[in-house]
Amino acid sequence: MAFIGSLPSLHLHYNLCSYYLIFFSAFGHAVGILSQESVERIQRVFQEGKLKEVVEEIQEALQKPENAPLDVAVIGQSGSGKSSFINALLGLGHEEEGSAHVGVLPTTMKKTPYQHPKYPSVTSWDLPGTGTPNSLPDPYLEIVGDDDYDFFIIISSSRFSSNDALLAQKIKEKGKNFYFVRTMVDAELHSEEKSKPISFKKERVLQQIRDDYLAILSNIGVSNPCVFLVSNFHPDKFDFPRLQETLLQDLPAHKRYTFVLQLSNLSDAFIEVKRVILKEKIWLNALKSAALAIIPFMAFFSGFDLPKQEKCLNLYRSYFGLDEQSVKEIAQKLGSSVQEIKSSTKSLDFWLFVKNDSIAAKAMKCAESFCSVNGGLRSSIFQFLKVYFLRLKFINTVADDVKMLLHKTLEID
Ligand SMILES: Nc1nc2c(ncn2[C@@H]2O[C@H](COP(=O)(O)OP(=O)(O)OP(=O)(O)O)[C@@H](O)[C@H]2O)c(=O)[nH]1
Ligand SMILES: [Mg+2]
Repeated sequence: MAFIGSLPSLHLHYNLCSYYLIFFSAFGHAVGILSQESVERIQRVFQEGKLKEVVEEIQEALQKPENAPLDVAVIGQSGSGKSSFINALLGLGHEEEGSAHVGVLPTTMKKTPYQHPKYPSVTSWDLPGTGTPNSLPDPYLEIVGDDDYDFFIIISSSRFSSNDALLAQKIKEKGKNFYFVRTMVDAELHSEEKSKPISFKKERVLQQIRDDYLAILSNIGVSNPCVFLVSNFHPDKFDFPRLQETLLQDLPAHKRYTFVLQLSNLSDAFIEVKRVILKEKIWLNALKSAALAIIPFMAFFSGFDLPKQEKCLNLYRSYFGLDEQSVKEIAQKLGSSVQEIKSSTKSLDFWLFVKNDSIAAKAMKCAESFCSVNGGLRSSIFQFLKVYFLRLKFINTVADDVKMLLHKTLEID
């Protein structure tokens, strides 16, 4: 629907400013999708009252993260668990479709990209193992080469070698980030416990492995290395979640969005990060639409229809790993039926959700109270706010459901 209005009044512009201030006070940008430069640019054009430019800036800020590719290179000795690590990162079982091939014999012979099944702009590159007779003639050139990876994961299941240090050196020269990951700590702990059942202490063994690694890396000339101890069989344990948090913080702002969406629900912290980022996105959309609503002759808001909202709820469910397939898997893990899971949650049945919660009425109330505080807004903005509050409610409900299910599965583990 095209919104045809008069020239923006001072009053409306004032309302928009207050809207904008709420937005920026609501989101710190520690994990946000906007870079500091984008925030400053939007702020500047806003203060200058250039609403068309505000819309363009926000549009760009929304599109950039959506289309940003993310390429992760995984390198290291043959058999160190590179392909298994990729599967853990993608949240795939070794036998699932689309997973990287894993095996006891040298398996990955050539550079293989693995696209994330749900987020195709995320690609993990499984690179051939070093240290076998068939290894690449010049792994440094082949691996570091001219490809534009966002970061490198250097994997080892035993000691990091001088090969790894040399690779790290080359990667550093390219100005890219790299992280050392020590796989198979589960197996190491298991054999320690078997061999020293009386004196075995898990934390002490992990600390010893970590100290040993830091000393080796410093000896082979790597200063301040980031080392993570993981088990590819248990991505929710050891340093795996901390590794993902570190990667997230180190990524440029526009790449965080895709990275966050593809994270599996390993912890409350990740669920919260997803919640913040998705809310930030709908705020930005709200701000854009509010700006559009007071620019004459601009296409604005196309109305409130429930099937469209159902699609939106399903999309959020998929972002949080609560799509139909994932719900089946969760039910299996918890030993419950899908029906039992559905009745213990609020977001899995849209029509029941809308009916029970009189959600449309609640969204309307929120929009009304916002308008009364802000001196009354045009009906188009009012309509938009109604959808905005509805979507906010979707995000919160799905995030709460997924958190509750995560806690249930953790109890079982
Ligand atoms: N216990 C345990 N075993 C692991 C772990 N990661 C990998 N493995 C096993 O180690 C073997 C080699 O794993 P891959 O992932 O194929 O290793 P890779 O580095 O890709 O090997 P290449 O492709 O041959 O270079 C497989 O049998 C895996 O199941 C882990 O964290 N813990
Ligand atoms: Mg492999």
